[in-house]
Amino acid sequence: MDTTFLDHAELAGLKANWGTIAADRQELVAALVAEGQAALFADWDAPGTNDAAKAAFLDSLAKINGNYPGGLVGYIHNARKLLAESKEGANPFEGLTPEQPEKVDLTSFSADFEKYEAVGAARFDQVGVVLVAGGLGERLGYNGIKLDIAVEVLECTSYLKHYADNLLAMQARSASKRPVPFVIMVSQDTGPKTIESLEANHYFGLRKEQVFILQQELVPAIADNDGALALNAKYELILKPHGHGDIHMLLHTSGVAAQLKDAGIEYLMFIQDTNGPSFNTLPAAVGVSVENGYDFNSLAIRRKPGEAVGGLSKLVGNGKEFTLNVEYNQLDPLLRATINPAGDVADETGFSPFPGNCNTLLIKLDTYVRILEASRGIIAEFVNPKYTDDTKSAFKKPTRLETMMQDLPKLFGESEKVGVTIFDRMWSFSPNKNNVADAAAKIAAGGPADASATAENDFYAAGRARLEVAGMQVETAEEKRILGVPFTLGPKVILRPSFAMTLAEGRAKVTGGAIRGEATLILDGADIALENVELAGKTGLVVKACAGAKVTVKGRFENAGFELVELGADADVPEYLKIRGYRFENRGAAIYEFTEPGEYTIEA
Ligand code: UGB
Repeated sequence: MDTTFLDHAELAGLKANWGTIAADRQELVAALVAEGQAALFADWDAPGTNDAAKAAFLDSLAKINGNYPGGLVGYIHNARKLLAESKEGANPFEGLTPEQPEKVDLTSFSADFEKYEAVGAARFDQVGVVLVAGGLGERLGYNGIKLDIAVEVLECTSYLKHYADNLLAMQARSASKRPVPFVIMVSQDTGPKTIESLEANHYFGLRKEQVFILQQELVPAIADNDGALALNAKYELILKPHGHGDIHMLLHTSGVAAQLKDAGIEYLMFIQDTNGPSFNTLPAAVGVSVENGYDFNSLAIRRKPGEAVGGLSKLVGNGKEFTLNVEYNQLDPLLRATINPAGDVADETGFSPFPGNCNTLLIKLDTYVRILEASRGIIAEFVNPKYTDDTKSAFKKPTRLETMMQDLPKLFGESEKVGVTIFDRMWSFSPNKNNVADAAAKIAAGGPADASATAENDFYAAGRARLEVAGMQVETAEEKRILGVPFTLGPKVILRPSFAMTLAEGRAKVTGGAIRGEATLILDGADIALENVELAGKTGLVVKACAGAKVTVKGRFENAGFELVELGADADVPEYLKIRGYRFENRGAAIYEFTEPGEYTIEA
């Protein structure tokens, strides 16, 4: 190795330490200096001073070098290229005009909806689920991992348990009973607590082998347009998150995507950490992908102009066309520059003409593995530096490269087919991202709150919708504002995935009956049937039946049920309650639990 670079005055300290550095580390240092990164190693202390810090620094460089396809040198090259484009003000959508993407509208429970559900439900054992959960709930004001938050507080089911329950329900319904693969992307911030939660709860009934934990790593921050890596202090890089697009790199480098393909999995459904309704859409979305030959199916909602979800559009120009998510901060300028000088505004329907990206993605696995192999999983990185002035020669603070998982179609060619499936918002997209104060402000501004209370509200609304489709009469109670966020007082309906994963299943298990007002109904078990069950007032009915327990429920129930108790903004309560502002108290709900197989009848 040529070590003449060590003769630079600023590297005299490094030179003095050189003999103590392992050969592979020496090579990496030399490669970085050759890339103009000598400042990383300037003014090192003499051997014997801060040796542990030097070793830790070299270890961290080696680790990042190993994690990133193409290593640190590749990262620096990518950064320089993207920074140069950013400085030039290159418009990523230059020459492209947004048009409507290919869409399947499943916003109502039509015959088509059920046709697609049937197709998807027959393929539960060909689907794997990928959960990106590396983000912290900073906007939410929750200190633990978001997967541990309760999606509802009647029974306090965590998001992680709710997702696991859906996987168990999928595999219970499949002919092969094959465990549904569950890939969870974590980060240094979320990894230990995610594993702790899985282990403390015995993987929520899943097999440990069906759960694949992939950890995303931070990437180095970049100090200038030349791609100089930024130091926090001597011997310490500044590291930052690389974004949810890391999931593609990890599924590639870990070999998990290829392994699942070889095991016969045909589709991967990508979901976010706190979007409870994701699995409501899974059967129909799979059906849509199968029937329409979609390699990439973006699940979407009718988007309110200005809301923080990307807009899905077909971008046409330069002899090409491709369907992509245009991220929420880029949509308005793109529309202004092309088809609408007013920008991101509603059309005559009251919604943005471009469907809103739920970031629930259904990707065909063989196409995916092919794209990963060609790209090494590096999907459409971008950089977004905040410049000090118009010369764009310096940054306010170090930046970094980022990726977003929904950008995969940027690597598609003419043979890959992208479609958009639009669902009702309550049924498909109700993430839990904002704290109560921000949620109230969003509501006041006319937007969706995407908060704990609205997520729980939609959870019950989806339950009500299933009952209505099944032929039960549903009368909704009034809506109340709790700390400025709307919450419908009832009926609160939880139909666990064990009970129903499709509309047809619900219909087969519910006959007649009515549910009204602030009543509560919770059903958990595959063989529960309701026959003309009536619940009104605040009546609560909970029925849980183990596998093999066949339970028929009949008649009109009356009891004091569950009562909503408002907590106020300053209540001294655990965070999962603080972020919603209420809890429920059981004042005498009827609760039946069957833990032995057999035939049972409950008559009110
Ligand atoms: N996530 C990771 O796993 N790792 C990371 O490094 C970062 C995030 P955010 P964002 O659904 O409302 C997305 O931060 O990025 C996980 C879409 O881009 O909540 O602002 C994280 O744990 C946008 O188009 O969302 O916006 C979480 O599970 C729109 O659809 C997920 O990634 C928006 O989501 C999303 O992270 C939305």
